[in-house]
Amino acid sequence: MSVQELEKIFQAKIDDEVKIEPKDWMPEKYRQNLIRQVSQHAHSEIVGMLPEGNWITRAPSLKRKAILLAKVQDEAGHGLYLYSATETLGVTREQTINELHSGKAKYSSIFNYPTLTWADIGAIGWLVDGAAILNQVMLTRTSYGPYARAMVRICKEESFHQRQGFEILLVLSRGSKEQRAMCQDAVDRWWWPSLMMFGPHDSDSTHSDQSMKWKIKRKSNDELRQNFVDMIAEQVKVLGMTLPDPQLTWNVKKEHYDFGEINWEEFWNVVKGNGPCNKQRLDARKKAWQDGEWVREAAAVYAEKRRARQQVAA
Ligand code: FAQ
Repeated sequence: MSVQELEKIFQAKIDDEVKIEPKDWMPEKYRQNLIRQVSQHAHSEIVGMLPEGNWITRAPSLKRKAILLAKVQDEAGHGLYLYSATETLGVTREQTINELHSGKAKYSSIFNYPTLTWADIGAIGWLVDGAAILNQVMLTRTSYGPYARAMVRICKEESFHQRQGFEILLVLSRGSKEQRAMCQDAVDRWWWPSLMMFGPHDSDSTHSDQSMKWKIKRKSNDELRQNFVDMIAEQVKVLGMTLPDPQLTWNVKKEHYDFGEINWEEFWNVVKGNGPCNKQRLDARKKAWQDGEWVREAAAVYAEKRRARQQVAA
């Protein structure tokens, strides 16, 4: 079959909402675009464990510690599903991880900000997981089968994460004057970086057009960001807190909230590696990879021994 014929079959599947599976023919650019997005998503989950991991030993009670441990472990699981999904596209996990460590692959800008107080753990759950869910619910319908299926499970866990974050902030918002101030300070610091998670404006997004045509993405960066603002602007009222944006107002005509402009200079600066914690995050990942070398070696030797034993028994 010619490439044109294969492309026609591929596009017909996309149009008919039939998932593309690993062994199906796919255009090389589709494969490369997915490797990029899914691996960066995997890296985000893994690097995303670091800001919260910072608070496991300092959680204010045993119950809070157990909940946070479970959440951080969930993020590790998400990273592993997503690395596996990336492998189905024909790259090894080592290649993918090397790209993170060399600085070639990106991960979400949000994880380059520090977690200064316990309220930050609440703000991450509510705002960061909240933004992640909106984006990931759309991805449960993405055109590549393994990615879509990984997203279904991830979204279930993310909604627990978001609720636990909101509940942390709700307790603080009903606490002492100091606790309320800590809550407001965390909301103030995490609000704008959370809006940046959705990526550049549609007009500046390099991949959106093609990704929408291939149904990798179903909603644009600006569309999802607007959904997020509309949701959070209402939820913040329950906390009795405010969002740090004087331009945030309900637009009756549009039936959406208007909001101020994001500081795109800050966003690109963080994406390029110059955010407050970029170096710290990458150093931590590289160290974890080096420290884990003996575990990977032992697991490989054990797997080989098992395989040899099974061969003898067969
Ligand atoms: N940070 O053309 P677009 C989570 C890059 S998971 C850094 O619009 P696209 C769970 C982009 O890669 C959070 N870089 O790109 C959790 C591209 O550069 P490239 C992660 C960004 O792919 C919670 C360039 O800018 N979620 O939080 C960012 O069409 C709590 C141009 O951008 C996902 O990864 C950014 N924010 O749209 C874990 C979801 N935005 O690659 C722990 C899957 C854009 O050409 C604790 N990903 N860039 O070098 C997506 O949906 C998309 O990739 C977007 C970006 C929407 C993020």
